Amino acid sequence: IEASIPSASREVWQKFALKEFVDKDEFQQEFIRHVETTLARSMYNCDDLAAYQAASQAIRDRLIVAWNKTQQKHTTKDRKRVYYLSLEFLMGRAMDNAMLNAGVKDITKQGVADLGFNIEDLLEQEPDAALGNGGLGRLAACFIDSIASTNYPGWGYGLRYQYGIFKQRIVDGYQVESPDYWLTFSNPWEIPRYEIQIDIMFYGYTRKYTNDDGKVVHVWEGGEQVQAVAYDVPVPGYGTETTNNLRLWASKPTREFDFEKFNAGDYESSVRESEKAETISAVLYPNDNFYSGKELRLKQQYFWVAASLNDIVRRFKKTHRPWKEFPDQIAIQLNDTHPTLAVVELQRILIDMEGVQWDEAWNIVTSTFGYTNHTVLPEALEKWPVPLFQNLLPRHMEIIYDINLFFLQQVEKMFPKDRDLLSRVSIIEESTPQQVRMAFLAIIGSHKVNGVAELHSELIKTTIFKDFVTVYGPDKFMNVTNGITPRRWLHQANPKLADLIASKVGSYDYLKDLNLLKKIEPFAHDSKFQDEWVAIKKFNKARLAAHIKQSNGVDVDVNALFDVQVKRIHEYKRQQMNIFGVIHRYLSIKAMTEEEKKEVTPRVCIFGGKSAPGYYMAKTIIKLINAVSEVVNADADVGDLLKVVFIADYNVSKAEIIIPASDISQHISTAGTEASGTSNMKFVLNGGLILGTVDGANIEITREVGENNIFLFGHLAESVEDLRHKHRFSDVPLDPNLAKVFEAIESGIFGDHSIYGSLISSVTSSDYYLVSDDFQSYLDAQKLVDQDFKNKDTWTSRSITAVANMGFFSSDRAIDEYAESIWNIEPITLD
Ligand code: 9GP
Repeated sequence: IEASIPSASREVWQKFALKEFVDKDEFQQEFIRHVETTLARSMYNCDDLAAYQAASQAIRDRLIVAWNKTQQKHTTKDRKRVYYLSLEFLMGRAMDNAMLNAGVKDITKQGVADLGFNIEDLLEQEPDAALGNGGLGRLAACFIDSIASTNYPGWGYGLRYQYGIFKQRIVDGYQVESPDYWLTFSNPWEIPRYEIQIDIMFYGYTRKYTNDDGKVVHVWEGGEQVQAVAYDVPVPGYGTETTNNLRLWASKPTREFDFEKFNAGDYESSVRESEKAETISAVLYPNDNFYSGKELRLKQQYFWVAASLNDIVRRFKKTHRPWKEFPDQIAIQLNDTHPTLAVVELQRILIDMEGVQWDEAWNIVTSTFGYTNHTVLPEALEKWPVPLFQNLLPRHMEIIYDINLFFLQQVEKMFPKDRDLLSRVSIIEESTPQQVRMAFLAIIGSHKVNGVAELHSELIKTTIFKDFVTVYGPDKFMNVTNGITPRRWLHQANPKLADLIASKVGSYDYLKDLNLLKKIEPFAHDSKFQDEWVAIKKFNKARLAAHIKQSNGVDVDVNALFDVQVKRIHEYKRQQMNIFGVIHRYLSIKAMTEEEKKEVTPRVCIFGGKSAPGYYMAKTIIKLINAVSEVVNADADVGDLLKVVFIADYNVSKAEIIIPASDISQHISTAGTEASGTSNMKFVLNGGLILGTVDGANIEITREVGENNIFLFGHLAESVEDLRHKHRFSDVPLDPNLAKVFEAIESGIFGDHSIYGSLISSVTSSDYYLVSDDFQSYLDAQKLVDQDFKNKDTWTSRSITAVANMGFFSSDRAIDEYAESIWNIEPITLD
């Protein structure tokens, strides 16, 4: 229901409309008001948690004022908007980011300090909003920050999971999962929109009839209905009033419970329905780069997509434009194949509910959508069994058959004799049971398909989507290299470095135009600047060392080389190669004389990351890392020359502490497997160098920072197929150093070796991830790192030069590229 204040009364309204606090006093006034009224507490019982809640409420109010202005402006300007559909938004904490972006950090810090609080302690109270698994979800979070910061009108649409990614503990060396109920103390950063409720249907059946005008009408009578309720999260841009929206949907029952059963005394089953409805958005699926065909997951996808499209279409209809103008007003980006059902849902809305003809509708649909592919890993590609799909979404299945039919007819016309091509590009895979290939549906339903780094975008054209290049030509496929927001990943994570850079750039403008980093390059060899640079790195290492001491009870030397690999644990990311390398290092040190030991560069090898709960091999890798860490850290022969640490429960907040402290970070996926990687960008931006394979965005990082400022190793993507073939069809000898590592594991020095049997045999048999093939080259690169780290001046100048050349990797640049070449949208400023 929309109701406006009559024009005559607006003056009163405007007189008292909430203003954004502008100074410390006004902040404090808001803070105290929230303590005393919102929280119903007083100065006698205001602890850190209450202070965090009050401060965040005050800041949130400020964001809401800006949010309202932005939305009004966007509505009056009536220009094209983008909607970014992502099943994951790995936001992390909001408060620090909101203070920075809204420009109220100093006011708030001073404001709470006067009242006896330390801002750092308050920030620690906030739970991470961990509504994502890894890179894909964090990318979405960076992108919405950039869309707001660059003043584009755009919303994110996602799910409001009650449980984010599980919490990880390490017990006896093993990963143990526990649920992440992050909403215990409610969430001050969201605005529940109970008035926005959308009915969503599942199951049921379809029928068709001919209406009075002789038109065939399709009807879907759903068997189950739930309600989607909107929760809005304001997304403030940096250094701009623009505050966009992230709308997250929660599922609710349509009726509270079954009254008949309730009245009949059957209390338990009366609430069962409502519990079932709430399950839909309850929990995030904890798989990264892995598809597991669970019906509930498909339900989540449809629930979210249907609610979002209903919302988008409702907004469009208010403008009373003809349907053909829909793509002039709206761009929708599919973040991976998870939202692909949106293609079918929009077609269904247009043809079944709005009476648009098929061809016109399909034209609207394909002009509206863009699809981003984030992986070539076959195990990650979504394919839904037709029987499951048909049962859950019968009308959508019919529409998919029609989309496929028309598409295949078009292909047949272009390539009349190629039956094989038809079956290769069909949306329906002819397996038992048949499967719906979601990536194919996404390609066919979109006007642009992009990969996320140059190599990856080339690979999709020559491997998994090759046939579609044949059908559509190459222009439909493009690259937009990923980026990261420098607001969180430089200023927030590493404020001292941000300040030092600002002192040379002349301002913080580089946080908006990251190419300005170039201005620090002339200081790469300036000894004063180098000293300051090194002191900041040391400060960040000490901060991490304190964290390690607290969480792992291990003392690490801040002068040692900090070598970090933090990311989801996955065989293709090759944490196993890293830990095998650590074992090799350990064995080498053990074999050294005291004289030889003096030449060793001391290292702290830091690991972190979650394994999908059902991923046996990844869990074995975690166990091995912890087993090695226990032995090495207790070995007096080795002392500070080598320490191994596994930091439990890696998440966005921990990344903000770990990343600024690294000297070297590892991005060592088998060439051709990591689509982009984004933590590689974060590490370099924070003055760490990379040890990496020629894969994903490592390649473009090398191009930007110069090959002297990165340690590359390993086989190239173009050799991978041949190497795998050799492993399959001949006896490839195991790398001799790796053989020694395996002997050590099998000797039992790291405990029961049978635990690692399958991990070892995965390398000795097929070695799909080419660990043995790359091992010598990896050790050589590590040796070079050891040597180069000794030369502190050169190392520091390389670090500075690398940072100076990271401008390209801002997510603002990525968003500008999407806006220009896929979405066709323009910025709107508030003044
Ligand atoms: O594995 C990719 C990662 O390389 C990339 O940086 C990220 C963002 O584009 O997406 C990841 N892909 C997935 O999580 C699943 O497609």
